[in-house]
Amino acid sequence: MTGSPRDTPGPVIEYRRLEAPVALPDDVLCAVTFGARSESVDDPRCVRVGLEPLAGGGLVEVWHASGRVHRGYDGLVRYTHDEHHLAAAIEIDESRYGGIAAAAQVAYAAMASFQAAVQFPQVLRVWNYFDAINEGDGDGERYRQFCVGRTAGLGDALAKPYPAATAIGRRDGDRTLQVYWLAGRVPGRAIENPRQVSAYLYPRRYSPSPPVFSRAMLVSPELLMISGTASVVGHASHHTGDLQRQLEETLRNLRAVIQRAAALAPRLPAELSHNSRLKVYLRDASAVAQIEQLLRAELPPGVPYVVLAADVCRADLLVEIDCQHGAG
Ligand code: 3EB
Repeated sequence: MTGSPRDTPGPVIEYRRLEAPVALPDDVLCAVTFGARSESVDDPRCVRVGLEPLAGGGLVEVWHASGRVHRGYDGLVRYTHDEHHLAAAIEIDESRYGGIAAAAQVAYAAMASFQAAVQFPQVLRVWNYFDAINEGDGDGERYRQFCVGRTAGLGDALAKPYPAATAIGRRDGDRTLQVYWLAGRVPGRAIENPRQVSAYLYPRRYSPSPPVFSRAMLVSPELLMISGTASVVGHASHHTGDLQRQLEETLRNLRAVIQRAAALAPRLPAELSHNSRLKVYLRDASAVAQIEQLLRAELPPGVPYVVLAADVCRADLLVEIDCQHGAG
């Protein structure tokens, strides 16, 4: 059988310290740096996320390609690809489009039309970063307006399996919507969390358009890309105001998703391990020592992580974690 995630390799993802001036090795499909002052890399394969690293500063998330890497631009989209996967990014100024909803609509419409035209039609994993995610009241909250624009922009392209996703707020006053993603030639396998209501089935109270993402995506038999995961059980936020219990609940959710995926993909480690790469989004930067102490207590030794100062999309959540969980 060809064209199933079963026989699709990579990409391999690692956290790596790259020496300045940074020159990316030839085999890199995409490199994600963190922080406004992170080494700016003049390379279309590089994505700079403007969240300040509170721990793990200087680490770069490197997505390794298999084989030759090609690069290009198409309208709002810049992209790279190897034989199996495509990495792409859109960064647009909200003020050009009249706000976050319209900007999200433009970005996702551009993603959809680009993806329909390339040989990597399956969007597997998406990251969304923008300023002041919790600003605005009720349905006017910028996160909810982002959800409305995302759904509208995808239009007819909205189809399962939904990609795994992260949607996180910066606090830099820079009204640039940044969307970057991984796509493949063949669908991955979407994994939901038995402890949580699927986000796309959330009740109306959370957003006029439900967030369209899967809890995780099995991209290959050896790589699970887990969405931003927080202290949500069922559809409700739990442990309001309690960072320790929110972190514990978040880790229970990550483990539940990993276990479900590992039951389907025997080569995937069944536990968080040195082959997991965490991004820990922390609302209160002054809690970094506490969060690192909790991570040391809760995780096996040697799990690579970065802690980033960030706003989570529900105002009552203090921490969120996303994770690339792989074999080897
Ligand atoms: C949650 O569990 C937390 O809107 O793309 C996590 C990951 C969350 C992705 C998104 C939102 C998104 O509902 C919020």
